[in-house]
Amino acid sequence: METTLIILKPDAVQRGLSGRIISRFEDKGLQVVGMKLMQISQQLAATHYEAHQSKPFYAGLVRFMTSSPVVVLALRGNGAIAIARNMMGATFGSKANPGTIRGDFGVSNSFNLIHGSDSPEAAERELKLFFQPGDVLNWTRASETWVYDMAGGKPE
Ligand code: IDP
Ligand code: MG
Repeated sequence: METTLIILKPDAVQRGLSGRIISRFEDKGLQVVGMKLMQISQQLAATHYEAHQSKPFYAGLVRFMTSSPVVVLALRGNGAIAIARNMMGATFGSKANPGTIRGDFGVSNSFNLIHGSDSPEAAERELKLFFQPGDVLNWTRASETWVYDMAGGKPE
């Protein structure tokens, strides 16, 4: 099982889309194992996006991400990282396919609603940045045995 870090960005929260976006992940079968509303500090935004420091959009990105509260999620599932990225769609709202979160809910190329970890290494790093030990809960869903085929002893 993988766990991925998702951020519902300030535009998603301000536009009242948090519930609908979280519902898409729940509908898919990904399990919410961590969730909180928070305002990202300058320091945390800088650390989270340090790979983009030299990009022309960096200053605007940090301003945007710290401007208003975000909802941070830890989502778990088999292949959760790639599943969530596919559900998010392409980076730019103007290019993202219909059926994806960015494709269905936005048109902007910078206000693009959602962040998701792009690799297991990124997920491990980002989960540690946004959640304290103990904030991510290992809990058993009542629906688990109908979400995955467990006949072979592992989730299929
Ligand atoms: P991703 O979020 O799809 O992984 P990245 O290329 O990692 O996309 O970029 C991180 C974030 O930086 C994007 O989600 C978006 O908010 C912002 N961003 C990326 N490229 C641009 C751009 O060309 N203009 C404005 N903002 C951008
Ligand atoms: Mg990225």
